[in-house]
Amino acid sequence: MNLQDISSKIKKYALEIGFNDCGFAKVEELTFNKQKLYFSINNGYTAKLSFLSRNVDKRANPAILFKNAKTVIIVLASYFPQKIQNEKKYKISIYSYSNNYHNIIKNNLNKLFFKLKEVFPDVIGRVFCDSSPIFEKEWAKRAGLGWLGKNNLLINKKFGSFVFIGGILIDKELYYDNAFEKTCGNCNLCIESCPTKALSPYLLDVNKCISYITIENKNNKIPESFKEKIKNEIYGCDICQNVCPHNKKLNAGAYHFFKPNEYVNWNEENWENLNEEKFKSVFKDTAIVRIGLKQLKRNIEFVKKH
Ligand code: B12
Repeated sequence: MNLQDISSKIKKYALEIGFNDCGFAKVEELTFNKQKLYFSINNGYTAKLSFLSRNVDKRANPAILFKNAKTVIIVLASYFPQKIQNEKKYKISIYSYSNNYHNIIKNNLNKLFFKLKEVFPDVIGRVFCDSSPIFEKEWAKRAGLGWLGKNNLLINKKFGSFVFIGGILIDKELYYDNAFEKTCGNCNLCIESCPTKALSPYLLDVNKCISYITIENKNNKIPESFKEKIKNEIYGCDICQNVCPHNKKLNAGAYHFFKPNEYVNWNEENWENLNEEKFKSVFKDTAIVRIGLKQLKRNIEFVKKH
């Protein structure tokens, strides 16, 4: 089998496992992204996400993270569900409708890695999804899977931006895809729709992002300056995705790995009456558990008050 055939076979495996798309990029240093990350850090746009300031060299070069890395395999998993919450007083971001995506994606990437051994018996690799210092969106773009939108997210032509990104660094060369070259053109809907004005083209001021404020901003009160701006978002936010024209005609049937949990249909009372015991039992396998009941209640109180 030549490299092109091997590469097609790996893509086929990825789709069979249930990923929606898969592509390959050659490992190299991402100097532009590194500069941009420093720009964000130096201007305070990364807020208190201190992990972004650690390992900058590693983040910019997978060969420092994983010595033998030659190829970045990237997969996408659509998480756009059949039904989204719309009239709810309390909204949670769509990515948290089902169980923790990190585990689900990593388990499926491990399956893909196992299949890789059929074509490369001695392959060495490292699976990642979200938590490794890797510029995942940039690699997805380089692997031909989409472009970086003004909403600061990877947009796939078929599956929009409601896709998770995961991948495997491997010590083998593959037949590489061409980087996806497209831009959002004159469209600024996401920038205009963000209630806290967190976005400017290709730059997110994390301090103002509702996702950061409700999830990552721990122990702190939500600043009163966000009064009337955060309307009903109690965990994360999807406004910059909901307005994107590329997310308007998505195929909910593409949703393979994720099953929305019951709490998606909860009413105000359900959320307001949560106690520790119930919180732990309902959210134990989800991303929401990470913020704890106290912070969730803080978010609910803020939305209720304003
Ligand atoms: C930290 C983080 C966050 C933080 C901070 C976001 C941020 N901007 O850094 C917070 C908590 C706010 C967050 C929120 C969300 N996140 Co997040 N997050 C990450 C994480 C862990 C790192 C991102 C990162 O590298 N930040 C560093 C900053 C400097 O990079 P950046 O903002 O992306 O900026 C780059 C571009 O702007 C580019 N650039 C700069 N100038 C220019 C100019 C042009 C023309 C171009 C093209 C590019 C460009 O260079 C920069 C450096 O690479 C990634 C996973 C990963 N390891 O990559 C997930 C990730 C980006 N998040 C994800 C998701 C789903 C979300 C949310 C939608 C969740 C939600 N609903 O609440 C929101 C969306 C907010 C938004 N609009 O960006 C997904 C995105 C999938 C996709 N389709 O793109 C990822 C990839 C996780 C995953 N594995 O699926 N996130």
